[in-house]
Amino acid sequence: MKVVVTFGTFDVFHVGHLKILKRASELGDKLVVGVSSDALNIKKKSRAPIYSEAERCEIISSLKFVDDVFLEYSLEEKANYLRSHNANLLVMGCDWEGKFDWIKDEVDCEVIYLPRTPSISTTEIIEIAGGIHNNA
Ligand code: C2G
Repeated sequence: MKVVVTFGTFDVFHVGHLKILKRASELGDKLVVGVSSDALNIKKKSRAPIYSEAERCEIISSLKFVDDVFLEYSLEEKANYLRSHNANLLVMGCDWEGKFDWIKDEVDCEVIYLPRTPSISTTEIIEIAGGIHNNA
């Protein structure tokens, strides 16, 4: 069985998130998703997520092509997360291109980066929604 693992915050879930998860699931038999904890997201993006880690996990785990979800507390722990889930393939978005190649030296796991869906991001949605709110 080929186990695929991917990571992300998946805040304000949108079609770009959906598509990368679906594409990742098609690369193996089982898809496991590491969802960034609220604290990790604050560290990465200097802001709290709109949806809490519990809500984001609930959304991701309800997708039919996601088999398992866990919370990611630290970017440095990636090798351990991959080992504990018996991962054969790590899938990341190309915004992380090259950043996790070191994993291959620590875990017997392939690493690939998939293209992002153009023209959509959580940050942009938050900005647009904020603009609508401010103009109301
Ligand atoms: N994504 C995408 N297309 C978009 C927006 C996002 O394919 N238009 C992908 C990203 O490339 C990523 C996933 O959706 O693979 C989740 O995106 P984020 O929530 O922004 O993930 P991020 O906060 O970068 O977390 O361990 C690394 C991190 O946890 C990744």
